[in-house]
Amino acid sequence: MEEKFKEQFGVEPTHSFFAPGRVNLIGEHTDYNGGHVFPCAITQGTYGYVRPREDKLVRCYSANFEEIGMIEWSLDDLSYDKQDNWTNYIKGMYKFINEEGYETPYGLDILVSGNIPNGAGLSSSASLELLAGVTIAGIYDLDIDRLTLIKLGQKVENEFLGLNTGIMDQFAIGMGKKDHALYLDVNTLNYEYVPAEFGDYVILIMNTNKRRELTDSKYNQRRSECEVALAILKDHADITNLCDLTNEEFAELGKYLEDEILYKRAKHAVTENTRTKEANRVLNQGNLEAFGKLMNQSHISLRDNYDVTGIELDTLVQAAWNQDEVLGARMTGAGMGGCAIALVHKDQVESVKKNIQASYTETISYAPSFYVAEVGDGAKQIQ
Ligand code: GAF
Repeated sequence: MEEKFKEQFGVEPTHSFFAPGRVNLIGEHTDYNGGHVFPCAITQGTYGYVRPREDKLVRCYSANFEEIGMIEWSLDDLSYDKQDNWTNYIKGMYKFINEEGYETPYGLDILVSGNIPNGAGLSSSASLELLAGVTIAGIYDLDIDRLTLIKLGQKVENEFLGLNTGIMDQFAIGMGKKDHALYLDVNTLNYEYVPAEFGDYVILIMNTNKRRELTDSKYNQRRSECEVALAILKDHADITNLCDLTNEEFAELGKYLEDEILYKRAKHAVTENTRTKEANRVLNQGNLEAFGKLMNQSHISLRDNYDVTGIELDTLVQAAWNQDEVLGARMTGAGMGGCAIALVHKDQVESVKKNIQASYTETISYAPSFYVAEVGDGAKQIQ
C-alpha cells in the first residue's frame, strides 16, 4: 500500500494505523436497550497510511473504492456533505475531536485500504471511525483516552450520519484484545475479557453476500419500537432500560404491551440479554454445547420476535444447523443481510462450507462467502 500511496500523493506515507472489524458472538440489539453484548475484534480490518500536510486540506483515497477517486475537504469546514461519501466518517471524527477542544492545525493525506467485506455487518463503518480516531490522536499527539474515542465514534454514527446505533461496535473495535471476547455491560460500560477459546471448534463467518441496503431505516425503526415499549412498561415497573427486566419479570409485565409488535421487540431484548449473560457463564466453563444452543435461540428470536433476519440469513443459518459438526449458528450484527457465524468443528470446516454453500446456493441462487474468524487486537498505530 505504500506504493499506492506514492502513486496517489507523490510522496511516501510517514505513519500507518489499523482498526479491526468485529463479530458479535451473542447479544444482538441489546446494546441500545441497556443490556449485555459479547463481541470480539477480528484480524480483518481497515488500514490507514498517512502523511501530514502543510495546509489545512484532508485528502482521502480508498483502495477499495478506486472508482470514486480522491476526495478532499478543508479542516475549516467540517460539515456533513453527501458528496464526501465514505470520508464523512473521517470528517465526523475530526469535527467531534475538535469540539472536545483538541487542535488539529494542519491537514493530512490518507490512503485507506480495508479487507472487511463492506456492508456485511462486520462493522466496516465503526472500523473506519476508530481508524480515524487513532490516526488523529496519533498524528497530532493528542492525549485522548480510548473510551472518549469510542464514544466519539458512536457520536459520528448518531449525529453525523443519522444512524442511532448503540456503542457495541466502537467498543469492540476500540477495546478488542487478541484471542479474547469482550463481555460488556452497556449500561455501566463495565467489561471483562473472556478467553475466546473454543477447543476443537472455530468461529466460521458466513457472508450472505446480500448487501444491507435497507438497514438504516429498519434499524432506527427497531430502536424506536423499543423506546415506545419501554415508555409503556415504565408505568408499571421501576426500570430505566428494557434489559433491566429478567425473563420472569417480563412474563408478568408483557401483558401491558397490547401491540403484538411492541411485545415481540421487547421480548427479544429481554430474553437476548438473559441469553448473553448465560453465554458468558457457559463459555467460561468451556461448555460449548450450551453456548451453541444459546446461539441458535438467539437467531430464532431475531427471526421471530425482532424480524431482522430475512431469507438469506435464515437459509444460511438453517443450512449450518443441518450440519452435525456445527454446535450453533446465528446472524451477527444488525441483520437484514450481512453475516452469520457458526461454531464448527475445526477438522470439518471444508466439508461444512461445501454443504452450506450447496444448500444456500440452491435457494438463494448466488453463493455465500466464508472466513474463519481470528480474534485480534483493537485499533492501534502500526508505524
Ligand atoms: C449494529 C449497531 F451498530 C450496534 O450498535 C448493535 O446495535 C448491532 O447492530 C445489533 O446488535 O452493529
